Amino acid sequence: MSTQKIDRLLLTGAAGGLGKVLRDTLRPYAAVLRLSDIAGMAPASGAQEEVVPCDLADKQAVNALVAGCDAIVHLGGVSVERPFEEVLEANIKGVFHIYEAARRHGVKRAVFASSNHVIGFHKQTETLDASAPKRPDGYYGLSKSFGEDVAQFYFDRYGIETVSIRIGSSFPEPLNRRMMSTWLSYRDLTTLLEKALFTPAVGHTIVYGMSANKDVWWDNSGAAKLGFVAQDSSEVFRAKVEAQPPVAPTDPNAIYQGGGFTAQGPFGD
Ligand code: NAI
Ligand code: 15L
Repeated sequence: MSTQKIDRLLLTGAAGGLGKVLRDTLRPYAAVLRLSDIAGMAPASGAQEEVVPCDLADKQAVNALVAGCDAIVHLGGVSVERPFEEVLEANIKGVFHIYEAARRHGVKRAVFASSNHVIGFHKQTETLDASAPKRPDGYYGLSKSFGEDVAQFYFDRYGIETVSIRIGSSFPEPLNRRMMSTWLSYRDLTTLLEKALFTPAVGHTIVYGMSANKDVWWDNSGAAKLGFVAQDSSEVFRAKVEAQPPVAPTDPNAIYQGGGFTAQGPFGD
C-alpha cells in the first residue's frame, strides 16, 4: 500500500456499484475524499468525506465540483448500453466537463474508468494489448473511446496525466463464462487505482482492468509497468460458473470480447 496521500481526491459515480466499494477502499489514499453522483449517497462520515451531488452534463456544476481537488477518479456516467442521447449527456459531455474543469483548476492527475467495450468487437480468439485498434461495440463503447481520446488530448495540450483503465467486469464474482476472462476483483481494482494515482510520469496510459485470470484476451503489460500485480483470479469460481447452461457458439457472448453488448440496440426504431 502506498504511504502517499492526495489532499483532496474527487470520486465521481460514488453512488454506483464500484463507487460504493471505492468510497471505503480509497480512504487511505486521500486526506479528503469528495464523493459525487447524480443519485443519492449516504451522508459524509466525518471531516474526511465531502458529499457533493452533481449532474455531469451540467458544465458549471462540474466546474464547481472540481474546484479544490488535487486528483480525480472519474467513474460517473451511464455504465451500460443505452440510447445515444443518454450516453451523450452523461458520458460524452460529462468527460469533457471533467477535463475542462481539471484544466481550469490545475488538476494534474486523473483516472478514467474506461471499458472493455472500447475494443468489444474484437473476437475472443484475439489477444490485444492497449495499442490494438479500437472497435467499440455500441454508443456506450464509443463514449469510452471518446473519453480515452479526451484524456490523451488534455495530456498533449495541457499536461494533465491520466491512466485510462479498460475495466473488464468488476463485480464480487464472475457472473458467466465470459467473465471468467474479464473479471476484476474489487481488491485488484483498488490496487490498480492506487498505481494509477501515484505512479509518476504516466502521461496518458491505457491499461486493462482484469485480475490474474487463467484464460485471458488482453496483454496487460502496460499495467505491469505501473507496478500492478493482480492478486485474485476468476479460477476459484470456475466450478460455479461452469454449472450454468452452456452458451451456444453462435451467441455473441461466445464470440466477441464485448459479449452481448455487441448485439444491443438500436433504440427507438
Ligand atoms: P454504475 O452504473 O453502478 O455507477 C455509475 C454511477 O454514475 C451511478 O451511480 C450513476 O448514478 C452515476 N451517473 C450516471 N449519470 C450521471 C450523471 N449525468 N451525472 C452524475 N452521475 C451520473 O456503474 P459501475 O459498475 O459502478 O461502474 C463505474 C464506472 O466504471 C462506469 O464509468 C463504468 O462505465 C465503468 N466500468 C465498470 C465496469 C464494471 O464491471 N463494473 C466495467 C467497465 C467499465
Ligand atoms: C461494462 O463496461 C459495464 O459497465 C459493466 O456493467 C459490465 O457489463 C462490463 O462492462 C462487462 O463487460 O462485463
